[in-house]
Amino acid sequence: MFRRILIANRGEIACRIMATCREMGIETVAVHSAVDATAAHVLAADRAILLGADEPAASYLNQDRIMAAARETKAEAIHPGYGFLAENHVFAARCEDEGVTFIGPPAAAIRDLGDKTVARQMMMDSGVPVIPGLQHAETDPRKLADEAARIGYPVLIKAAAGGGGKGMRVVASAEALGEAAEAAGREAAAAFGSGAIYIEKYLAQARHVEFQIMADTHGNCIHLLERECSIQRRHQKIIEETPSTALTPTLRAEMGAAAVRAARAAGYVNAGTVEFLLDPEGRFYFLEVNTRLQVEHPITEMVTGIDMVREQIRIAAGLPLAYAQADIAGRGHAIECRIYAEDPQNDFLPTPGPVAYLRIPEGPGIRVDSGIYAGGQVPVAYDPIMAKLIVHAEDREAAIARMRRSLGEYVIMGVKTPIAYLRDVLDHEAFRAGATFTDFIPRHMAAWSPAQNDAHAAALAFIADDLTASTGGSERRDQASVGVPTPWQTLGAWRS
Ligand code: MV4
Repeated sequence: MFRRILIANRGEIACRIMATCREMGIETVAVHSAVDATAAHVLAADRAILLGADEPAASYLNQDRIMAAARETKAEAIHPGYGFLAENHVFAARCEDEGVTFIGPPAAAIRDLGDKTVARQMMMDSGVPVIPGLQHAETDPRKLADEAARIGYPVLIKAAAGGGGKGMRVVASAEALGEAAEAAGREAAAAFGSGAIYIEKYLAQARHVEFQIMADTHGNCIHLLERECSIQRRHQKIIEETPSTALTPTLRAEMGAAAVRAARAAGYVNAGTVEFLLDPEGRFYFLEVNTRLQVEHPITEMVTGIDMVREQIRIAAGLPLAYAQADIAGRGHAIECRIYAEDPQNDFLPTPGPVAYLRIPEGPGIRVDSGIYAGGQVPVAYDPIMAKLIVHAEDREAAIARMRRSLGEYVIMGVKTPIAYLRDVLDHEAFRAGATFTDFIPRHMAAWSPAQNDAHAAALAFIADDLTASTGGSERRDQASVGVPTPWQTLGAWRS
């Protein structure tokens, strides 16, 4: 087993990985940028190496500096977390070449599954259903029109070099196809450097349902059930849950088997996620494979009782899976809400800044994976995810109630958060009814504004007043003069 692992990431995921390392008696090495010198993941590590300046290219994306840090600290393995270099097959190959174990899939699997056309062909060869449409990019308007007529309208135009839904365009009729294709091509060229586009059958009222894969180096490959991730804002997941309200045991077994076939076809090892679209008739179609540990992995851990990071490390050390498929059973229901430093009343723009006050919800079935602390800060330079609030309860209704209560007790002052917005999503009748489709946010939350008599705000004001009163009041209020915003400033105008 490894004696020392370097975590090539920051924030909540770096802290989360270090927690499992410590439980396994494995020393941890943090790497950080200048602004992160006192960040939570640095304070949590046994050793810390400065990579360079704040911008990711000089720090968390700087392969030379990260490999140098691994050599300097004699780390035998690197865990990439998610984002940054987690799906960079060149970095994975470099780790393999330099004798440092990459805790993730083989570089070849990352490379192949990162190419849409290669991945799609791999799925078709493995009998995994793919969305009807073109196998390759097409610019000839006549061929596009013929293909669209073959698969039937509405069709979806996608950027071949794109991802994450950027540049997608729904076309409802043949008359609109030509102009939409030209516009999509221009957008794709501007956004991704390539105007190549392709079309697929548009699956309206679809759900995003993904299956967790875990595969070892001894030929064992299992799935750890599904996650329902349709609640997305601009293609960013904000609430995830398991189990999905749309799956029957039969459909779950079929989709799980397809996910395992997909992983085996790609020669997959370690943790990965196979994404599907599920239509209202229960037909599912392959979307893509994420060759990394996902942000939302904790809900799978809560219902299966499995520590996925522990399994990742064991697999990377050459050990066989600790579980067989027959051992995998979900118990209860889990929901995750992502807590970003962003302002839902200002188009969810990031709100980096100092964390002036923090109160974490507690109690049965509550987990908070956090990368912040009171007195610390949310820097400008990185994705503004601060923490994830995860709850587990015996069924979906109880889990919703637990999440709602926990969000109500989660207090973060100094930055804006989407806590009130998330609570309203959970309160929405469509969410409670399990009608969670990919159009949920634009359909149900487009006109959202916070409740006027927000009791939450009143509670915050009370806490703030208590804080300022208990510490002599004046200097706390005076803190405003040194740039730490008081709640009176961060809560906005007092509303009657
Ligand atoms: C689709 C689709 C419906 N039909 N493709 C979104 C980004 C990437 N993961 C693929 N995505 C989708 N592809 C076809 N043919 C629906 C989605 C989709 C989605 C689309 C719009 C808004 C939110 C979405 C959330 C998940 C999936």
